[in-house]
Amino acid sequence: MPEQPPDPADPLAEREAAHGRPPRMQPRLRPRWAPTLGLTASVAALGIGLLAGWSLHLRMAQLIALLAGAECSVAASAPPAGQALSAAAAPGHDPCFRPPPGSTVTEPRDLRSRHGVLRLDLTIHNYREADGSVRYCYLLDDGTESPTLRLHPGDLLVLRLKDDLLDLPPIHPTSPQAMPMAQGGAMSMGQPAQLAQSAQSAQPVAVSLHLTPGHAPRDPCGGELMTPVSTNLHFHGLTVPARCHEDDVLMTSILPGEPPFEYRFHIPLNEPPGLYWYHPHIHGYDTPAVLGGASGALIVEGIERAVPMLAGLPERVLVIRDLDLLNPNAPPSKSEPVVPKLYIDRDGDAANNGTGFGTPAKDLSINFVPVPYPNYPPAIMRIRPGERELWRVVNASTVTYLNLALLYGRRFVPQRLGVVAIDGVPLHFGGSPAPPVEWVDHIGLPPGARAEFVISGPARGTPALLVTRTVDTGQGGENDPNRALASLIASADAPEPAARLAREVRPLPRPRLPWLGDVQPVRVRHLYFSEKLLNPKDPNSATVFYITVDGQTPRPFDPKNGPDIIATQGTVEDWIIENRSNELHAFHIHQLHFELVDWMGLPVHEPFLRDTVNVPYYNGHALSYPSVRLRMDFRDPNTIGTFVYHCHLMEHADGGMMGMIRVDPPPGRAAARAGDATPAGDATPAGDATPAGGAPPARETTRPVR
Ligand SMILES: [Cu+2]
Repeated sequence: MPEQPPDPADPLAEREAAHGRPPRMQPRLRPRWAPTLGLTASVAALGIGLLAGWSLHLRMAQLIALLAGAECSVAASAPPAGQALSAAAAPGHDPCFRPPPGSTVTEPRDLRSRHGVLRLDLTIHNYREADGSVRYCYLLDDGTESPTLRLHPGDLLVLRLKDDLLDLPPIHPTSPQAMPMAQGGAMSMGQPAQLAQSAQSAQPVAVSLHLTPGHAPRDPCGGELMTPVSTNLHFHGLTVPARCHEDDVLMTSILPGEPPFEYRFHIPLNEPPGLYWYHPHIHGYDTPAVLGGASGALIVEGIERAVPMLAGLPERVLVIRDLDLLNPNAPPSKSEPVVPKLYIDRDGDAANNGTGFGTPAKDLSINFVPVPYPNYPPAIMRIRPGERELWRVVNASTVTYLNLALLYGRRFVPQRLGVVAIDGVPLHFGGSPAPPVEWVDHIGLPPGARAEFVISGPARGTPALLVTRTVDTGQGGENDPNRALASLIASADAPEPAARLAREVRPLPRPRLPWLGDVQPVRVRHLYFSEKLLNPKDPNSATVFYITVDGQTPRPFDPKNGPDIIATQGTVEDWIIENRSNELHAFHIHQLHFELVDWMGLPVHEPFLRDTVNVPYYNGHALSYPSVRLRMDFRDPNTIGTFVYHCHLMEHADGGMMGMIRVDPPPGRAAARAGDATPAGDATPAGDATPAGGAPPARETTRPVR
């Protein structure tokens, strides 16, 4: 029996386990909207019963037993911060250092703006490891990996990105379109899956497609040559214009051998203070790069101005990534229950077995310390006893849902986590009626999402684990089992986190616009996620992924098709997004945040914003498809131009589950309003991000607001 059994009366647990069944509201226990903090991950952990609890207990006991050994074995394994420098500079050496399992978690290096400007040179590298996997990394010139970019609202970011990628197709095919350039790997949308056979035979080939002597340099803003070695950057969550050199992913493609490409934009003055992140966004080729480690955090400073109780707290940035299994053929740990036979989905990942155990689809790492299957040796985090800290966690996984919990003591009691921000936005921001802190005991995070929360360190000698509990991703989803991430070791001499929030708090200015939840939408649009076999008669054929505006014909994303949706800047719309597939999807849109209004048809009116939201899977039995209703905010002057929305499971987005929206200026108003929210001067010339020659917009299917 578990010493700390799941609480069957917990409305959060019940709601999250209920697919196809509306959530039961329990205002007696929490504010009506409160359970939604956890609903992003449709969590079955608490619903899988005694077996799971029993085995989770065994697993944790085993982990606790490991801790003493892990603590002393890691000190020698973490390299000095600059070690990657020489490796990066030496040809044939791996520039993308990874600590061994069980290492101490070190924080990414902070790069802070000075006098309103942050300048940096970043290079993206990749390297094939001995096991055939390919690591990717963002490096500063001194070898620092994936720095955290810290800027204040109004600051200017000047980031020069150099592409040093080699053509190293993944041996484990994680992207349907992933194939070596030598075999025609330049982007061809809607292509059938290219599988392991072609990938296995490829050789590393440095490419420099554009370097033809005597020819003018290629225009990196031209929307051409989206290839496995192309790169660009998406600044996930920022309300920065979708223009080349700013936050455009449709037209921007940088190639190896080209001069560094300059990103240059201001953090908008009204950008919510919180956690954002950067990663490449070359359609069709995102998965290998992000799975390989190409991601980093970006912080808009000043969260203590929105949540004054945070003033002076130490803060930790934790980037949780997924990676191909380090031990793919290992049997599950003996402490686990017997699980059904391993089933591999068409992406080559372990499919959800519904037990909460067994082989995961991917391993996880925490600040690059891997926590591999099957024994999940936890990474080590040193902390002062009882110290309150702000943890800023990004789920930078390609397909893995997280359901974070902090368990203390021999009874593994879930600790209270004080959530202050979701997806970079403080809960109590922009006129939101939310209280500034919501106390929960677990936090669901779909790929791409972030949570910022206050924790208190354990007492000295108290076993303490950061875990992710299993997430029920649906019959067609990945296996995301229960597992540890890190062990917290409390001692008075533990080093303090590198960063600390300001002690002096200047309150943020009042919002200029009404709270989004109080604005009447101008229309309602209906969209849906769906999947189809490439060859319906062949169950082993590749899956094609779609996100479709209701009434249009499902087709995998192709930027040449032009926008699927045209909206007007300054307006607010409601989008109802259904999931007609049997696995979870995570809806994400660039350039704006939204409010979750309805969940499975029932009003929840979350009084906070998101930019990524889980959409529950269809169980095959319910009378209607699961859905979310989102209030989309096109009011910001920067939310204009052509950009994308997509599932943030990158295998799905790469496989076609992406759509395009164009936001036009209001009728009678001149274009080029973007940038109004940024300080004048030092701006990059605007470019129209709309693909040239795009087809006319598809028919809009709108329905009146009820
Ligand atoms: Cu998806």
